Amino acid sequence: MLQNTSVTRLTGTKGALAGRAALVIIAAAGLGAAVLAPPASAANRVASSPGDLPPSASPDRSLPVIKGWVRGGYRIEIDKEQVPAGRYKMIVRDRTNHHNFHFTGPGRVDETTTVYGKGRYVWRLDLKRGVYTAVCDPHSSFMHVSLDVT
Ligand SMILES: [Cu+2]
Repeated sequence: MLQNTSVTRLTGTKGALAGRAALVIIAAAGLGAAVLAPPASAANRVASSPGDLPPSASPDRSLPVIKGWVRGGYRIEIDKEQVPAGRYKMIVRDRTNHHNFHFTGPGRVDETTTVYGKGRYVWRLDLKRGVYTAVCDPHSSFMHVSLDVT
C-alpha cells in the first residue's frame, strides 16, 4: 500500500517527528486534501522545488551519518572504524568544557568543536580515501581516534 510505504520511509530517515507529519498529510488526504491544506511545515517539505537543486545535491537527510563524541574521562570516539569514500553527515557531540573534537584528513577536511564549550555539531563532509583523525587538541598525544576511508 502506497501510503504505508511513504510513512515507513519518512519515519526511517527522519524519526518520529517526520512520521507524525506524514500521518497528518495522510489524514488530511482521507478527509479531502483539496479542501484541507497540510500544516505549513509539511507544506514546505513537500513543496520545496526539486528543479532548483543541481542533480548532485541530494537532500541532506539521505546522507549516511557518522557520529562522534568527546566526553568526560578523556574519551574521544567515532561510531565507525571504516567507511567507503563519499559524502557524509557527521554529527559530533562535544559534552565537555575542557576538550574538543578536531577532525582532519584528506581533501582539506578540518572541522573542530570548541575546547571551552559544549555543543552538537553537524558537518557535511566529502570523505576521500585515506585516514582521518579526530583529536582533542590539548590532549592530542593520548586523546585521538582514527577513521579509515576506503
Ligand atoms: Cu582533551
